Amino acid sequence: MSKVEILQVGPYPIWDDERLNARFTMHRYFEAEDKQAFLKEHAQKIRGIATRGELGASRAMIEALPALEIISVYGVGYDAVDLDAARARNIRVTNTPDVLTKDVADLGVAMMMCLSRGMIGAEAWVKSGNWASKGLYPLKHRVHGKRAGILGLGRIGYEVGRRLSGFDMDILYSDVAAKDYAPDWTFVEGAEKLAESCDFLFVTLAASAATRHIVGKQVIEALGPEGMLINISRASNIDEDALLDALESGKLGSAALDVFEGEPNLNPRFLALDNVLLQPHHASGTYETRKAMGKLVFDNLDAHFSGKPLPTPVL
Ligand code: 8YV
Repeated sequence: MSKVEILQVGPYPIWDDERLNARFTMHRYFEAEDKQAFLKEHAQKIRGIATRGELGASRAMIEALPALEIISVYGVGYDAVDLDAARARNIRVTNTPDVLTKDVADLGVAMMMCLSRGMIGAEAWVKSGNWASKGLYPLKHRVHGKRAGILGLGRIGYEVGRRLSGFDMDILYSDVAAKDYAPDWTFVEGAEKLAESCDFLFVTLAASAATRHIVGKQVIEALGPEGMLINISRASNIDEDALLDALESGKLGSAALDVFEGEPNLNPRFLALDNVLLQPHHASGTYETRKAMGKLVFDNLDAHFSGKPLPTPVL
């Protein structure tokens, strides 16, 4: 029996390639020089897409594949998949929730600590010989006893809050409504009020058209010259131009960011700043989590083409 044909939008680690290649015929879109011609050549036979959170599947891609039945996303965020185009043709969509929650929260908290205590600069201070020649490293800011705001108290936001409680921080959060699973944390209505009320603002919202630029100029300025913004969600949740303006002018103290508009090609204005910590979208990037994500990508495709219920459906 011939294998089911799948379009692979981006690269996966070798262990995922091996498992997928054993079960399916994988068409490696990301390696094709002429992507249009590649799609056209295989379009009639492709029944599934295996993609990554940040790459998704556009309307044009979905519409170019008449036999498409399922899109399996390696990532919890599926904002880059055109859900309307998928829904219109009853195409199933799956993601990889839960398995990455704690790693993403860990990186967010580590970014806060790292930037607040100036650890990157401190290492450079040691390596450059400044410690010996110039003396003590400049003082930085503590985190304990400060107020942390969490914008979006879903799975990841909740784990961020749990970790921050361990650092003796006061936890505030905002979401569409107060959450009964967070009775000890303070609910604040609206992003601007939350930003005004905290020292560190974590953005942990699932991105959608409705949350685009939810952190705009006013929210950023409400966080203020002493405030720190930490983004481990999607770049689209923040107005990046307003963020850069505020970081350059000092209206915002600092920002720790794992996600960027147009990543991996960052706005060069970021590179000139010394009040930022820039990370290459790797909050879920541990062996343990990425292996679990890859397995879920496979399991969803395998279940669909075996006529079984999908483990983690979105649509
Ligand atoms: C991944 C992600 O970095 O889960 C998500 O939504 O963006 C990340 O976990 C990405 O999908 C890996 O390619």
